Amino acid sequence: MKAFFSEHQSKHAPALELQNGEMVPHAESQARVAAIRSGLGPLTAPSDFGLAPILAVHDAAYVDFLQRAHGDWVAAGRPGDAFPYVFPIRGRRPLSLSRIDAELGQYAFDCGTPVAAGTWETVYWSAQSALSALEVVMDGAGPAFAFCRPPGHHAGRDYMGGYSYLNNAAICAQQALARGAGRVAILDVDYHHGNGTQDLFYAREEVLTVSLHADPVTDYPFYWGHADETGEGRGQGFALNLSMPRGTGWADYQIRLTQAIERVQAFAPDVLIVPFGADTYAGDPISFFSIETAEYSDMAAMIAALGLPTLICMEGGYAIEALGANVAAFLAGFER
Ligand code: SP5
Ligand code: ZN
Repeated sequence: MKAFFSEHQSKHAPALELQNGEMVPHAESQARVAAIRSGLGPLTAPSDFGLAPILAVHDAAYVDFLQRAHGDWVAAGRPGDAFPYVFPIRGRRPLSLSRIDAELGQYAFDCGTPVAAGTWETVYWSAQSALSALEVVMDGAGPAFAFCRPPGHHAGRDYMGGYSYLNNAAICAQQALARGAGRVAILDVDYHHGNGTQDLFYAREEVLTVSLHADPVTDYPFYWGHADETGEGRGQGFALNLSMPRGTGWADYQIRLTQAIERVQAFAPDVLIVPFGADTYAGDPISFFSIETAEYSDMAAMIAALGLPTLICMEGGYAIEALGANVAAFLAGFER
């Protein structure tokens, strides 16, 4: 399967994140690049679609902030990555503040998503990789893999979080509509709920968002992904959240996946986008499902059986030693 990746996507190297009260080495490390690459054949460099498809989904002031945040941080005399530490809780009035700390808190929802020196270039080219892969899919040339890194599914219109800055899958869904698709389905199989994607299309009936994830009662991102979130307005009924308890293995996951696939099938989309996280893997260091490497092929084969033009976007997956094999197994499921 054709896989898109730009060398610029290696630049983002966040040093630390806050986990369980400690600053620890960042899970979304540069080492993921070589690990994922080891599971892939030759990579194709993306075309440059520019900022327009990004701005069709993300807020312009937020995109501007992403481009200058690290520079502003350095100009403020700060060391390391631009890191938020104060947040305007819901209900605070919008203020036009320019201090870097105020801006970081305004645009971030966690302390795991710092802006590092190479972050903008990396997220820009990650989105271009996704758009390039979408083009293959829309041209009817079969499924394609967007080797996105960092991930994107936690990023919303004007916020970053969960190691995500630009929402690659959402940018592609919007681009698919712009290119003539009538309906787009997003089937998110990362361990964590795809909150950014859901938020972006919550009131829209032309984009169905389905997410399979760990129960947000126990797991990040906590505030989204509950079963009673089903969409709003014209989008009512076009968001589906299927959560599972910690410890879930393939036998039980498969039941939820079948439900998800039935919903996608009933929606009859023109294009399917699959945000894929290998953090459902048994050995993932920050997640708690127990899917094994070979089972990723079965998972993918079930999705492939829908017979839809399908774009796969890389999301999470932090077990470096198994990441290449897990990605390879998933992609192989589309080819068997
Ligand atoms: C794209 C993606 O997978 N983002 C995930 C972001 C998760 N960040 C918070 C993880 C909290 C994990 N806490 C459990 C640590 C066990 N040692
Ligand atoms: Zn995840």
